[in-house]
Amino acid sequence: MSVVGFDVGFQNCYIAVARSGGIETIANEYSDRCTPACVSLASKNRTIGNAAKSQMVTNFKNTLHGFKKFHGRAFDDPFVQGERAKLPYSLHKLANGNTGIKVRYLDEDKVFTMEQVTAMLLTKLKETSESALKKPVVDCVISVPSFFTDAERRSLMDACQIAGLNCLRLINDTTAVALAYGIYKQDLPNAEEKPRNVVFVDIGHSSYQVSVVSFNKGKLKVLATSFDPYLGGRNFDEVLVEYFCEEFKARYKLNVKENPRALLRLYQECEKLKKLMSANSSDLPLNIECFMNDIDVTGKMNRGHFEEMCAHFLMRVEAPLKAVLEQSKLSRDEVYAVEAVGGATRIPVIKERISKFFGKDISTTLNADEAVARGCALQCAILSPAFKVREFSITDLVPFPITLRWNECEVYSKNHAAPFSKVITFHKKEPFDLEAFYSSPSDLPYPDCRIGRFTVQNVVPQPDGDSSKVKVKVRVNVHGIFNVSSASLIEKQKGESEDVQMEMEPTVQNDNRPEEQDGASSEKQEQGAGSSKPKTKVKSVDLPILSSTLRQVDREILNSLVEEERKMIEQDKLEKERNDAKNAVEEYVYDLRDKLCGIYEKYISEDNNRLSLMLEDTENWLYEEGEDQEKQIYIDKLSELKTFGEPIQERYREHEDRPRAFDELGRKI
Ligand code: ATP
Ligand code: K
Ligand code: MG
Repeated sequence: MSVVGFDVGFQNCYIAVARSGGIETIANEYSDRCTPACVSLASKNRTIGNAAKSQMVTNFKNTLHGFKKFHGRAFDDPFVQGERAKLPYSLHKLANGNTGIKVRYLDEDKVFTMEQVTAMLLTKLKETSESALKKPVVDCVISVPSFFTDAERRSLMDACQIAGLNCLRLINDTTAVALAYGIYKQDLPNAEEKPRNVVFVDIGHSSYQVSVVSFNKGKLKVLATSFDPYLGGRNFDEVLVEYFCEEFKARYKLNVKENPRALLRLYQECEKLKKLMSANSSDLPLNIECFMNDIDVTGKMNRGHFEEMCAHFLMRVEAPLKAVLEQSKLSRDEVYAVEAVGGATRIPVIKERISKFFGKDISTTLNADEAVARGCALQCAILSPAFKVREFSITDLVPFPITLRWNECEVYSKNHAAPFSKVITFHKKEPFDLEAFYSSPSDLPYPDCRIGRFTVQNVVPQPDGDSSKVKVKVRVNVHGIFNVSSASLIEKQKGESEDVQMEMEPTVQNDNRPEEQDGASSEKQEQGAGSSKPKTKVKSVDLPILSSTLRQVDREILNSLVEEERKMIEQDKLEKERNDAKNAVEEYVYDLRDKLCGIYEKYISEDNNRLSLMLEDTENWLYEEGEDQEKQIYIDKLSELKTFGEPIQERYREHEDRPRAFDELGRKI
């Protein structure tokens, strides 16, 4: 069984695995530990990660990036529409109102769901980890922003299923970081001692998250979390892009925004410039050759000017920091350390603001790029029976309060511990609906506060016509997903009717016993949970629950998407084999030609010219009709060449080996 953690970022993905030596971050086939969250579709295959990123400018209409936040979102969502206006590729409204993406793939117009696009990325991460571990990867832990809602998390879980991954836990980014921080700390306070409170800040490309976490030996508890889902490194790139667009308009009369290729290049150059400014406060140049209409452009920027232009974004750094202190009721003095991760925390002024707010230096115990992935792998190791790792218990929280629409009772208050189950008792004569929703819409990163509708089926009155007692278990599971996980009808036993309390109002009880399997829990015998009375013998009948959640992908469709991904993987594999076969011909031609003028020269018995001509013909063929042929054609071509090349090679080898054979013979004698 594999132990793998994936940090699937808006821009950058990292993979950590557990091996005998411990947790390590692994590199992909480009020896890069960062895999860009980028997918490029083409007429014969898909490319994902680094190879896709290099297609971003040339194949801009079909190269997808920056899509993480379209999960579980309506196409009409204002954020989606705002992004749509700026993206070089096309978003598409799906039949169910969800956001999809429209591209050219295999020479056809094709619409992919968000789940599919992320599944493609996950397929790549899966393959990378499989080639590092040299075994199949199925079980994994994946990080999500703490502000991801139910719909977003469910959508990501569907993406996992499409990619053939079994996600053991969707873990919040900052919680993963907290685990990576805490698990190796030898000096954490004992259980009965005052906990150590640490603030974790993660500012990535698209968003900003903060958590305050309390640590004792062997456990961590997230006390509060806050975020600005729309503040990240990309906002700072955009400031630079806007500035240079204006400048190039004035100086070169160029309208950059009308040219997607130029605009993408400008984004890339501005991002580089931004990173350089983190290390350098003097004037820095920006040069792009053949930018637009064959014009080379130049510009310059320095840190001071940059910070001035970013003032409106920098102002937003403080609010989430303040919020976590308020929510956790901690004073600044009670904060033991502030740990920062995520690429954008490298911007000096951001670091300064955070450090000034807490009145202490930011610690950098953790690797800013890899801590999230490492935390994910650690969580996977803890959950995996195949791996021995120090036990470390994690209590996360529900960032948005959740209410059930039956009497508008809040079942999960803000910052309620999670995962967590509750049992609600109803008295009903017929099937009924429970509607779950986020009750504080203004906190949500998007305007739809629905979670889903859950119908408790097969409810019937008691034989005497009375209402039946129905126990419904609701749960926020390890993924941070809300569910009505089970329901049962308690049958009154003859002569014991007085034991069954007939409350008319539903009651809510906590029930956080560990569950074997999230979402699939079933309790055959309910025994008046929480009641102090002697055990009442009751018979309970499990009730089926029909659920329909916001933006849910139809289960049948999901299965067909699993199949579709499998086919695309196969297609990519075939295309790779075809390319490899073609490359083999090309390599053979070059290799043989070199050797014919070199080491093979003495061994050519036939007309040398004929062979040279043949090699030249093949080379030309590779650029013309041979450019795009079936794999078998290349294989045949190679065999044909080898019928000429191999006899020469054979004669060469024989001759080479002969003296050595004599030598050995000589020594023996
Ligand atoms: P998110 O967490 O929002 O999903 P992500 O995880 O992909 O995004 P990170 O990899 O943490 O994001 O950070 C990427 C961002 O950090 C980019 O905007 C990048 O330009 C920025 N960044 C990286 N290094 C530096 C640096 N030295 N100075 C300034 N910014 C940097
Ligand atoms: K990342
Ligand atoms: Mg991140």
